[in-house]
Amino acid sequence: MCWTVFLRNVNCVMLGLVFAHLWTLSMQQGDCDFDTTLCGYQQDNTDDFDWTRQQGSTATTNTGPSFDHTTGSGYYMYIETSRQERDDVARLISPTLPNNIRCLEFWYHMYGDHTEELKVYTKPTGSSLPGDPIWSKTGDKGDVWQRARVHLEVSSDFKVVFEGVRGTSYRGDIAIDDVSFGTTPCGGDCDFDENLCGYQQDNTDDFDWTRDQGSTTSSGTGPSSDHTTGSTIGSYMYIETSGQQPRDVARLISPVLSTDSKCLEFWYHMYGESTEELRVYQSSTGSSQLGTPIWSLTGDQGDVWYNATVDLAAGSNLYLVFEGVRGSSFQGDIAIDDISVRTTSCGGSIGTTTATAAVTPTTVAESTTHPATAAAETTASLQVTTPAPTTQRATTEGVTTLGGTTTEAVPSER
Ligand SMILES: [Ca+2]
Ligand SMILES: [Ca+2]
Ligand SMILES: [Ca+2]
Ligand SMILES: [Ca+2]
Repeated sequence: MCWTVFLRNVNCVMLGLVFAHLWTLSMQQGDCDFDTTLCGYQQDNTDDFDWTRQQGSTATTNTGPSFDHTTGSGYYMYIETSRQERDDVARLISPTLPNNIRCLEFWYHMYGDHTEELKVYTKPTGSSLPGDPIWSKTGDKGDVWQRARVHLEVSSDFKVVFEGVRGTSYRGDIAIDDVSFGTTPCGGDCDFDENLCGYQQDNTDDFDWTRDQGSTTSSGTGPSSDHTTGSTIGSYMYIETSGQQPRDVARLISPVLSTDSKCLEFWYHMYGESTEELRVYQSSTGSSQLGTPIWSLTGDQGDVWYNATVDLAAGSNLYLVFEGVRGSSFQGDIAIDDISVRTTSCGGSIGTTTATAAVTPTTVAESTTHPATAAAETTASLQVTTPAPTTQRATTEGVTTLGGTTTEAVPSER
């Protein structure tokens, strides 16, 4: 074998160098698994403490990861909260990134009953912090690594800043691993809490979707909190049906999907006695010639957030289009939240709705409970292979299953 004699074999060494070079080319500046170095990431020295590079468990029980995300035996970065004060922050700053970056992906671990907050900022060259975070999560998410994908759109070169905030005790270690950047959009993931993640309003329809927090303006219709946080802090998108005509439609168009997209998951809220219809299309043209919906549902479903999963067709240059239809009165607000596009199949049949109602907050991110096998790919490109069999939804706490059945989505009748 080549490798067993490679030290004596110049050809093999040359081959190795070529492969190493190709590997380097496929890496984006800022990609890092933290297994060997910090990849040019730097500690901020204007904050309260530093991030720590760590292997295995953190020093404290009941908080922090027990292993890294990349291989299970590598390194990750985390904030050690044992020796800090409440609200102390530590910032980790990426190398400078070009302005054509459209997607940040990373894995985070927030475990401990006093876990505070992880925030991510972009810092355009020449500007100073703080702006508004482009992504944030608060509180204990359990002893699992979860994936985050964040849409980026910065007009100049920039750096990304990870900021960990210490909570009320030492049980608040927060870790990150396998950070990667891509020049193609994240492909439709959005919790709408910070921005629209590249989603755009259609301007060939009758009205627009609205980003909102808390309740909608009309009583007896619409959600009273978003799905991501279950509170008035997070945001969702909805169609405000007051002031519209019956059958008016509003469409929301996703960024272009990754070519390896296989499953769409989202949460919807359809409450109000004249709730009409929510339709989802997969389209290559944006809003024209939408064809047949890949998912649709009609009528009042009660004041509950429901989960839907839909298998996606393969193809390049495809978009998702969410279309809300206004019913006969103002009591027909329809909301969506926590859209997630996965590279593994849904595991169900096309166009079905999982009759699971979340009454408490859940998160959109995927999680793994043991080391990912897709380690190297995570840092090499945006097209991360998520290990499906080990993926768990972070929806185990406080979720009420309504009968445990699966309901067929109502087909579009028009
Ligand atoms: Ca690692
Ligand atoms: Ca620091
Ligand atoms: Ca519109
Ligand atoms: Ca949300």
